[in-house]
Amino acid sequence: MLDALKDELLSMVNAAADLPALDEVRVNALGKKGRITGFMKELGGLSPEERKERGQALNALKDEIAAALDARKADLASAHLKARLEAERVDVTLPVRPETEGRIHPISQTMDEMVAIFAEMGFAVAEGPDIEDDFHNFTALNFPPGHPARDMHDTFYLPDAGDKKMLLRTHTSPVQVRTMLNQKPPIRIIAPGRTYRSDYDMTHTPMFHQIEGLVIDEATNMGHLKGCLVEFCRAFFDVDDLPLRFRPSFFPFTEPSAEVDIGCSRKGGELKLGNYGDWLEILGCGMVHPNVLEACGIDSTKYQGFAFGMGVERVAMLKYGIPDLRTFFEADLRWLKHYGFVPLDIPNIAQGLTR
Ligand code: 2NM
Repeated sequence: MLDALKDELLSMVNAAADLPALDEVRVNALGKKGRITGFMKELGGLSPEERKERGQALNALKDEIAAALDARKADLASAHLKARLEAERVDVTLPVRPETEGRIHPISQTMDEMVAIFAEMGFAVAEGPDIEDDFHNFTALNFPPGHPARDMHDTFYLPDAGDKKMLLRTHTSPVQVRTMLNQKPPIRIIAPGRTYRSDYDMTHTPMFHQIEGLVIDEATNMGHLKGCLVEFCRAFFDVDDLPLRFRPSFFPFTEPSAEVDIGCSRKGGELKLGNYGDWLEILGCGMVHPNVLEACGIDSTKYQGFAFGMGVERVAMLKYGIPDLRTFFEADLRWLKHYGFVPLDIPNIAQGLTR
């Protein structure tokens, strides 16, 4: 008799088409008023020998049905998941839909373009924290103790918390410091990212973006620096004969230091880039100061290198004719629609940076 019940229950388990149906079968077999439970309740009326034999048989049946229920439940759950995955399938290799409304911010676009050019030259991208300490942001970069850049009026210091004075990095140079401390030369990196200075007027915002570069090897010299920056500026501004002028300057972290101007014309209130006799400052550079190399664990008698830095907003305004710096940070959708880039225009050297 129990064999017939077993066959019946097992076929019900296997016929259950979904989880609710299977649960009904479970209640019907093992629930408080279930068929097996019903037989269990009758055990009390049997003789001790009969009760032992019948009890063992019922327990075995109960275990077998419970195992069948579990197995069926797992099957149904995995079939359900499989059907869902099939129905909700997304092809991540499909290109972005051309009708997409979203736009890439000109800062992101400009940084991507710069990274594409330097990547082609063999530079790797390095990153570091926005919150820095005094050593990585100033001391290792040869800023003397009383330097004005360290002043509270120029640098955002975080509220005191413990032993180390923390600040928002004022340039991306601490990324170069960290790279030199953690890697052995030859080094060839660029560090794009956010920087912060306590300054707010027509031409300054408290947060802005920089891209800085660093090359270190045994015989790296100013000729390499010049070739690298000429190549970069001509590719970035897409002017083959763009003239560059290197003017002596001063930075604590480089010696000698220079500022770089590119050729332009300002006739009729319009700015044109090219060989027109006028000049426009666009970046700073120099040979890394031996004090910086030594502070970063690099033997300055064996290695030397060059570094450079430029403001992303400034060159983005120049290249794309954006007249007002503050509009970069206003999150105005009409502005973004006008100056933004469609996600399909991914900067790369082969296709030209912007079409
Ligand atoms: C600039 C101009 C000149 C510079 C120097 C370094 C380091 F870490 F290697 F010392 N990083 N960046 C540098 C040099 C930055 O920005 C106008």
